[in-house]
Amino acid sequence: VAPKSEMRRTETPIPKLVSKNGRHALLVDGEPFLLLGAQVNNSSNYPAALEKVWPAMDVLKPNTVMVPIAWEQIEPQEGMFNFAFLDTLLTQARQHDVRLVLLWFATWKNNGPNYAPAWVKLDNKRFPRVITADGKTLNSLSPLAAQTLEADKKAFVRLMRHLKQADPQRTVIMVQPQNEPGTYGAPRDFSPLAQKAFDGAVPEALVRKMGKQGGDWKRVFGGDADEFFHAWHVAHYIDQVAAAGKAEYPLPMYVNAALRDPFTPGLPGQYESGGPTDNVLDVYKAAAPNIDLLAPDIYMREYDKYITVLDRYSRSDNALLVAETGNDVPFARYFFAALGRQAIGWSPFGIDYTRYSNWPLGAKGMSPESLEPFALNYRLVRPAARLLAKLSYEGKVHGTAEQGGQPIQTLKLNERWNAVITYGVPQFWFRGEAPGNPTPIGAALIAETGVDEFLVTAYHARVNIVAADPDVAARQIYDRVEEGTYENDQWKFQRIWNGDQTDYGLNFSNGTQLLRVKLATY
Ligand code: N0T
Repeated sequence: VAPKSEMRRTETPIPKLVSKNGRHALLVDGEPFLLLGAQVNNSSNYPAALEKVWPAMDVLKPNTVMVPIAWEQIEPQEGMFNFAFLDTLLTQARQHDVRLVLLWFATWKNNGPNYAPAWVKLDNKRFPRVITADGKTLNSLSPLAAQTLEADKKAFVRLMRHLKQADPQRTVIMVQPQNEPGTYGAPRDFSPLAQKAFDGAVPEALVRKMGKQGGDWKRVFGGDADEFFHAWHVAHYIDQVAAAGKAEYPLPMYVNAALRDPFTPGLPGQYESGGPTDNVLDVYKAAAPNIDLLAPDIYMREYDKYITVLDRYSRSDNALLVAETGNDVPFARYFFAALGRQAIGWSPFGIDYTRYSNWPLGAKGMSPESLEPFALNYRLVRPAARLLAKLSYEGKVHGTAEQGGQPIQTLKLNERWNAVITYGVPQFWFRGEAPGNPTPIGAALIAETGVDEFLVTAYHARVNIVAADPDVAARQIYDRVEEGTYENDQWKFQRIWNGDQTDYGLNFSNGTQLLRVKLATY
């Protein structure tokens, strides 16, 4: 035990995003952390609403809760700051043993400044809005307005300064400056101020990043010029807000995206232009070095779209964080698909009992029953979360979600082993053809824990681990299949699976079952 004087000096490390070999980890308390998230509804950022937040969290059991902090609530009058809600939130989060992600609803909240204080959002002159090509004024604020940036930055700095002194425990592990920033209804700002910048030279950092020759925006980017220009300025604006905040207290910061359709995107402005959509991730990387990652908000129910989005945001230069996803049943299974792409976290949106439903994006209602598939995700993974986060950083976590009409999936685990996942088969015996589940709700997660050894969990699925070499497969056998759980990162054995429980594969229903599987050959 260190002497008291020593202990006082060792403070809890500040959370941090690290990268190695093209993979990423969010370090919390100095170790890789898997963010099992839940985001509250937009207007649940008041003490009265928190009373309806915690009962839902007690059912879902996330390890991290994402909550808005609105500019209008911390600086209702210019220069007068109030952090009462944040202090209440910190206290209650600690009582409920969850970490927090704070969402800074300010210049952009889904395109508009509605969460900015009245002295900002009602003053077009001091805080100018985006002007369309035909001269209309939109509700979206211009990213080129220096006074808006100064005002947002100033408030954000005060927030981070307050947080630094109020949270030595590091209850808050990340901050999201702005929310789905960008503009609906125009590809960019066409005000005289913006037009002047648009006719000027593309910044050197962007020219270099995109491997282009210098010149004005139109010349360098042609048909993409309007959108890339807006993305650059929105990103650079947020970067300056983040940098100022980090100078006070350097928590990891990310920007979330209102996605465009991955296959038929339409035109910028039809989707939110200037946000970190999949086509401008490089623009953001060049414009916003203080932003740790770009995160998709995935409300697409279709398998192809969801998986494509995961693939596009999981990059060697971008850690995958599903900042928001739908809270309806079909979305739950994608948790394992995200983990299979080294996600550092995943978070369904709209988790509270305020009786708001954002259907069709999410479920028609919130109840313990509607939360159950999501609660199952976290029951299965939470005991092993620390281990999985470490293994993920080493590229050893594999996961998949059921695709409708595709009852069999194969995952390559390593050079020696594949996993074959079958959906819709009974737990006993073999059947000629697997039908798939009546609706696709199955998923599987497999992590390599040692040589020929795996941690396996799943639901509504059969998992077989099969040797890649058919000669080996013909002689393979289980050395041992243990069911158990982790307590304080230590494996706790419960029983051995054998006989009917292993003869037809490892069959998972909706039970809370975690297996350690050791394979061998005879
Ligand atoms: C999300 C959420 C919240 C018909 C929607 C998604 C959250 C924001 N926006 O509940 O407003 O704050 O980040 C926009 C997705 C639009 C898809 C429309 C398809």
